[in-house]
Amino acid sequence: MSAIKQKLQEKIEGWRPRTTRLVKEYGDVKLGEVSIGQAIGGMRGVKCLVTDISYLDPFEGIRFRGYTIPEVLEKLPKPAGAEYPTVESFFYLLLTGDIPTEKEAEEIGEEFKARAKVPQYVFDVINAMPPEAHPMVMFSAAILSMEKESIFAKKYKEGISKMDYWDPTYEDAMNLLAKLPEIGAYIYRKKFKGGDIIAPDPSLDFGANFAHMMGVPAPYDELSRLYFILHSDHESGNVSAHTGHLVASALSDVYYAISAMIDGLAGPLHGLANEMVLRWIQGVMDKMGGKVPDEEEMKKFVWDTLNSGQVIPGYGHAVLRKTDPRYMAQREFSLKHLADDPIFAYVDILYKVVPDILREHGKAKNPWPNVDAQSGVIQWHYGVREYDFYTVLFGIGRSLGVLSNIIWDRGLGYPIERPKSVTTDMLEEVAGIKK
Ligand code: CMX
Repeated sequence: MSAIKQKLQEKIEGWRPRTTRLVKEYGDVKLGEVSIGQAIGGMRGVKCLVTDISYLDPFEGIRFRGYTIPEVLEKLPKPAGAEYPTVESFFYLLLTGDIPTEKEAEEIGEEFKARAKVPQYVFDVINAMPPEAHPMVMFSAAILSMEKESIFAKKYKEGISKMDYWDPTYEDAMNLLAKLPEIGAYIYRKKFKGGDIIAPDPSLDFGANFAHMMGVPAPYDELSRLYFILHSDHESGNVSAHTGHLVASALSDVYYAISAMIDGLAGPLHGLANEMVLRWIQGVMDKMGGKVPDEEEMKKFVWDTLNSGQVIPGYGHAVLRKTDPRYMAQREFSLKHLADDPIFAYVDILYKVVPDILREHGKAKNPWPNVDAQSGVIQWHYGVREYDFYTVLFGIGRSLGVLSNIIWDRGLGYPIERPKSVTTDMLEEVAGIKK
């Protein structure tokens, strides 16, 4: 057994008694109540999911295994001379809760390399799709096509013990994760670069190899590491994380779960918002003939969008009530690397005008920018201008968090998800407006 798997086994076995005790001795203790507003309103704020991989405080933002984004970026091992840590070291943290040594992070890297070869049939599936298929459709289908590789599905048929479910799930998760950068880059080069595919370079880390296969020079390797880390996890209630958890709760293997997770991420209110931000900014740019609008002009564009009944993409959040620290981390990157790019000027002006307008508009509970407000603009700067690809990048990152969660779900024996629904008649009865 590898060192990481050994460690994971000890961690999972050490944790199990806590979960078992909570269910057995304290299962009836109430976490809160559910209102009619929450039942109709997308379960906002209902506390009914458990995860220890990340926690989202509305005012502080995300913590990964207890660490804020600046702490993660500072403490994790980095490639020699690099600004941002390796995805490998970050995944180790998500999985185990510990900051890895350089050697431990390297071991994850070695595991990925040993599992990275993408079967030819995956490329055949992508190639067989209509050229106008959305990159997220290609990504989801490519992942699902590998389901036959699932070790969990095989072991389950053979009759594995529930206590051991996490082990083949870990194997599947590592096998899948190791292949995602190449699949993502293949989709990009196939769809947008005339099929001029760049072979992987196994000497590079996860993020740098992705940048290499995309064909984008430094510092895109730094950006890729930062991007995958920032998009990895945002506790369990968001659509992509929840979908992954829900599908996996039926003991569907990770190929089913991650393909479904990608489908949820593809919605414009969720991961597709990064594409929508760029589309929106491009619209403004066209109307301005490329000139950067002043604040008054930009305010008019924002109001026009709101008055036509559309949302301002990249702003607002279901949980956060301040500027997303994932936005801030990308803003810091932008200030350092692309402060003079006119497209960054657009984002900067939006940051100045949108929060006040959303407050005045009076609907959005959170007027501040989220992770998607900045991310596409940085991609644009580095020449990745095909914005319908952006959510694939989000999907590679989000897989790190969702797969860590699924491994732990299996380790702690979480059951199949099955909340209860009620009818509108029942709600009216509870409300006292119908007898
Ligand atoms: N622009 C205009 N109106 C907005 C808004 C925005 N950016 N954000 C919220 N609102 C509106 C909602 O549409 C809702 O209107 P109705 O009452 O007419 O339905 C009202 O304000 C209340 O919404 P809320 O409680 O503040 O926000 P929700 O939890 O319902 O939705 C989110 C959260 C992110 C879907 C929403 O803020 C939004 O649509 N933002 C724009 C899209 C976006 O950036 N999504 C990415 C989020 C991050 C991610 O998951 O990737």
